[in-house]
Amino acid sequence: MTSSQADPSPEPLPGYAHVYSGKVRDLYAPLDASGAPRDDQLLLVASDRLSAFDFILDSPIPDKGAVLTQLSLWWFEQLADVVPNHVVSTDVPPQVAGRAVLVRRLSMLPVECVARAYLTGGGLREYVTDGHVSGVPLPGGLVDGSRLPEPVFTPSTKAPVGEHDQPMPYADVVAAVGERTAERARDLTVAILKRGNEIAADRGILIADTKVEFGLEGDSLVLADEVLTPDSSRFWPADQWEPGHTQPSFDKEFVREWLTSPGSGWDKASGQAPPKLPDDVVERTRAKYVEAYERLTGRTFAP
Ligand code: Q0N
Repeated sequence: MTSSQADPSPEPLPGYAHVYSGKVRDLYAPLDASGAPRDDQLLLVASDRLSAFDFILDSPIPDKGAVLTQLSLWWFEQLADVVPNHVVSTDVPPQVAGRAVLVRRLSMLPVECVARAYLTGGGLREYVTDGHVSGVPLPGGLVDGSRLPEPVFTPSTKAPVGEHDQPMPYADVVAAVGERTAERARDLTVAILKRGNEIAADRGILIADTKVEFGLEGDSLVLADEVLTPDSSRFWPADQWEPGHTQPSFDKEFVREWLTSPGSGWDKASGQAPPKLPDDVVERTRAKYVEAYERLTGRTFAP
């Protein structure tokens, strides 16, 4: 599928060259004294854009980029004994202060490293069809939202913006990166989700699954991108967890509810872009991102 939306036009940042834009984040290369892009660092900038039903919505969520950047930085610290990360500095241009990080430029693995602690989405569909998820046999009787006996590594291919990631057999990961790196990426991905859930459990949030990206520095794996945010992971409110049906999303509940309500006048199946969100839906969604940050970190979010 090709995206029906125009590419987001990234903001110009003096001293940086735009390199790439994803759905919600933009990458820049710092320019050196001669005006040439440095090849050893990148600036990773999180926007306030929100995706829902595979569309980037027209309504930004104020502070979303800053909340998710601060949450990622907090998780990198919590995970420092599990895996090294790409962060160099948070000393960034004033236009993107709080929502950008200067990082080491790594040689990225061509794999989306996904681990699942609870069964839903694509993992559930695979389980229902053949009783396995990514080659790992699972017990019978699991339903949407069931907790898995152990987190399972379910890698996927990196699809271009506008396309969906495809499940990637573990053998293909081995073929792409070698056995040692594949095993290490698998074990680290599972360890990150386990540690994440140990911490989040006390704070009323379940992390159903997560996607991380690794890069290589020499032959060591380094955690890149963002980690354990609502954009990279399914966060569920623990007090509402009830296997047997689709769980409410911690962050996007109000957006999905409104977009699929008659009041929005939008039909998900129409292929049309969704309408702008009402102010109260924007404000309540912003409050959910702040709530996730504050519950997990125990800190107050200061914009
Ligand atoms: C990198 N992506 C995919 C933007 C981020 N430290 C790094 N070194 C080299 N390359 C990358 C990183 C990082 N992080 C990561 N592309 C390049 C992640 N994208 C997804 C879309 O938004």
